[in-house]
Amino acid sequence: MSRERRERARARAVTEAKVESPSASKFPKYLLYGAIAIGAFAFTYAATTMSGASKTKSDAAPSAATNAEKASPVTRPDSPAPDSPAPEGMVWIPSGTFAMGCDDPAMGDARQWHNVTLDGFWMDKTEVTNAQFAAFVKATGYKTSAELALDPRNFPGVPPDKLAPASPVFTPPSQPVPLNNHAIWWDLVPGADWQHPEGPKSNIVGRENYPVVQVSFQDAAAYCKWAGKRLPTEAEWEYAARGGLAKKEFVWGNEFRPGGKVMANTWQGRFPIENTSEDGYRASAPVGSYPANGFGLFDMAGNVWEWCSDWYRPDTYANSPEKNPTGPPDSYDPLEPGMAKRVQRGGSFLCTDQYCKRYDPGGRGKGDPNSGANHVGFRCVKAK
Ligand SMILES: [Ca+2]
Repeated sequence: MSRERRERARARAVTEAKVESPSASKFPKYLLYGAIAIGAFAFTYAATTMSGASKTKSDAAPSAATNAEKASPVTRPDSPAPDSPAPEGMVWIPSGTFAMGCDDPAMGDARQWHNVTLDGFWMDKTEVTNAQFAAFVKATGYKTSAELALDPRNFPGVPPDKLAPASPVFTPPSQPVPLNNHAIWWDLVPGADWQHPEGPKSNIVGRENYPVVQVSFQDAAAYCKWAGKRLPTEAEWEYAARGGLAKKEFVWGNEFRPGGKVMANTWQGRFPIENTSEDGYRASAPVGSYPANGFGLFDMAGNVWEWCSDWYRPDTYANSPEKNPTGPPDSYDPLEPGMAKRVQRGGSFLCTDQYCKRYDPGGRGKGDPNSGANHVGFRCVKAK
């Protein structure tokens, strides 16, 4: 997306913020939240509201039950890996047909089981790391969305300090809070970017093998293009995450901790005030810290959310073609009408069944393409 379109998207969000803002005196802070943060985190709020607040076309479609019954319970990988050597750090995902969707009543936008048939593709075994992203920046001089100030021409009357580069950072409260307002545990932090994921006093020294975060959809797509790859479609991502298993609750099976073994980087403790780090990490973990799935892919559940190439709509599955779907032509989120969003998948270290259980392979997330956060990253795919 061009800089101009990015500014237009932010300006549109500002207009919505004006309408919704309860207090003119709070406008500047609300402006930035509306433009950046809420778009990035509405998916977590959606986890608690989707079943009631957004009855989607896919929920209501009379053909849903029929499609669910028809959806194949079996994944059928049927193509061998190409003869050419695997690109470094990638694994071959064989072509096949799988059942895409989920049964969770809290995930109304993902509940219509339907068959999807995909060509084979290469996929990064891990989320893109800080070291890999640093090589891209060194080679190209690329500046990420979080490092760019807003254009004051698009925000007349807004103080310059409110236009400074900034990005959202998870900032947990000290006291229990209601779980219906994600803004309570997110702060828009000036100076937060991929090299300073938690703000200007943080850095990534010693975190070279951690997933890069604070990258927008545009940043992720730019990296993939530079690397001769692309972002996965949502269908490719889910098919790969399922690892050859059919209709399982988790990417490794139906038991969250088989034999007591921790399988993914998620949240333990009372969200968002208590983080017990029972899985070994308070926040993100080095890529590949937990077992790979059936296709040899790491962190397809948890650690950091991953951008996909599709626009987000809650009714995507009701209109999706069976063969190699690439998503709808436009975006619509009933929770934030007017803000175009791209799909994110896999959940993050903040996900918990108390609030956002979207580390399930069928779970869908979404975010403002112009914004990152310190729990959003990506990985790339490549055709044969
Ligand atoms: Ca992940």
